Amino acid sequence: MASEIEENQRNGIEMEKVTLKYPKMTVEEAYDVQSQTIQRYRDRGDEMVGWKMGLTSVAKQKSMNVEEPIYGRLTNSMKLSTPTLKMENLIHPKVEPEFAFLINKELKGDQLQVKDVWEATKEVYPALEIIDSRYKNFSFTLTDVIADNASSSKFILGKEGFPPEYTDWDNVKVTMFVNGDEVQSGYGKAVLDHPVNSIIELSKMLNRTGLSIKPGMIVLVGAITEAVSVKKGDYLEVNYETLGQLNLNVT
Ligand code: 0L1
Ligand code: MG
Repeated sequence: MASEIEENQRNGIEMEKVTLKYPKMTVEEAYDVQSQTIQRYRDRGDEMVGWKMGLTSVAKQKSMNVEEPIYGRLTNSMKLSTPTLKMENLIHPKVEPEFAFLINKELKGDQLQVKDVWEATKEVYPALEIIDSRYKNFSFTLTDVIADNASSSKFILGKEGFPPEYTDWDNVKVTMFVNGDEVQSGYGKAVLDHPVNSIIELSKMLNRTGLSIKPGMIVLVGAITEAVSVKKGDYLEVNYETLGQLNLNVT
């Protein structure tokens, strides 16, 4: 299953839900498939650079009938170094404004406090995540989406990172424009009431299988607004108040 998913992710090929074939697949098994899929990225010379949290808004959790977020794995090949998103090898991408935490000290366990996270955070970047479910019509169950690496596809960080004390991250207003029209806006608190809570939650979830957030890793904490579908020719501007702006050309 991992080999097939890796190939579909690499080439942007739609697939049937894995739960059609394996209806009894558990969440733990789905994370195992995710891990084995990323091992295949590594076998091709790619490198894991971090984690992403998904389903971090109460609205999205309710829509999927779940009570906790999910996580996915980020690799070097998913990182955009220029603000250009090529539609080649993508299926039906959507863009989410997020914050990315750059961690410089290991975070491990299910008892982390807010201060532990801030002590281990070098900088916070405005970021965009491009999700692209490999399932038809973006339609899946919880285990399906976990096996498909939480819909991870690409991400881009702002040019400048900011120290934890720079601002109140829950009160930062983010506004997204597509081709000049405002399409979404939201506040940092959309992410589990405060973006820092997402890191605490990730550490707790990883700890179930003995994993941790290692120094040098990036964590995308979750969407600040609803995800916005994009198509070839679109131009996105995303404002993060005093943190600056991120742009994206879809080609
Ligand atoms: O990053 C996200 O919040 C997406 C998680 C997976 C669910 C989806 O693809 O909408
Ligand atoms: Mg996301």
